[in-house]
Amino acid sequence: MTDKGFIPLDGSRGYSEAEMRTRAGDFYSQADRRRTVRNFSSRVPPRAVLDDCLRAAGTAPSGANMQPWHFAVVGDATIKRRIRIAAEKEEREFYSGLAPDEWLEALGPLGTTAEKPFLETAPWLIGIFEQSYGVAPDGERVKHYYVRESVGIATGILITALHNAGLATLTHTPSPMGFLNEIMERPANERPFLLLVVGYPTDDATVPDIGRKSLDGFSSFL
Ligand code: IYR
Repeated sequence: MTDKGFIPLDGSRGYSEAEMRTRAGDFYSQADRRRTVRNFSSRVPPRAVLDDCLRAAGTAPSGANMQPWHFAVVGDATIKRRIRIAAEKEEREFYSGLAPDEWLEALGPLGTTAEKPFLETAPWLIGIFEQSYGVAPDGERVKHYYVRESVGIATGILITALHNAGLATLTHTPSPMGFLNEIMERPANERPFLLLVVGYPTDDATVPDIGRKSLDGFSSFL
């Protein structure tokens, strides 16, 4: 992909300082209401909402603008079931031996177990893949840069866009995730980055009573 020349910036500029403060504060309040959810309803949200959230993710900055991501959306019940079976197999190994005690202790407050019913209940599972390299139409390999960083940023935008639209997400990382390539029919140049569970929370959904670090706790100004 060769970008030709330069065009004027069409950014959203020109807010007054008061508007900036309101916008920043409003965005933070909205972001602060996001919680990782594990109780999903099977109700299917409008597909157009998902499409726009994916488009938003696709606006992420990326190394040399290579956009080294692929989002595989699964809504089919049979495929979701296959993913649940494969993921739970790995999670059972993780929870009953593979994971060091320190890790399991850290997960304690989250109440997670190897059981992942939401992988079948939730309307959509999005397999997020990082493309280690690209493949040109003639089959030549195209080098990709800062792949992990780029895909991480795109994923953050996707999670925020879905939350903004009123949907709940769960970032799920069965390890290893190689089975996702086979089930989601992705090529060898792609590696699973994470599995994002998307949908409405159930009316009686609960989340762990855990907090967030304060600004002072995670930032410094020099
Ligand atoms: N992948 C496992 C374990 C797990 C690991 C972390 I780090 C979490 O923040 C949550 C869970 C699972 O999904 O249960």
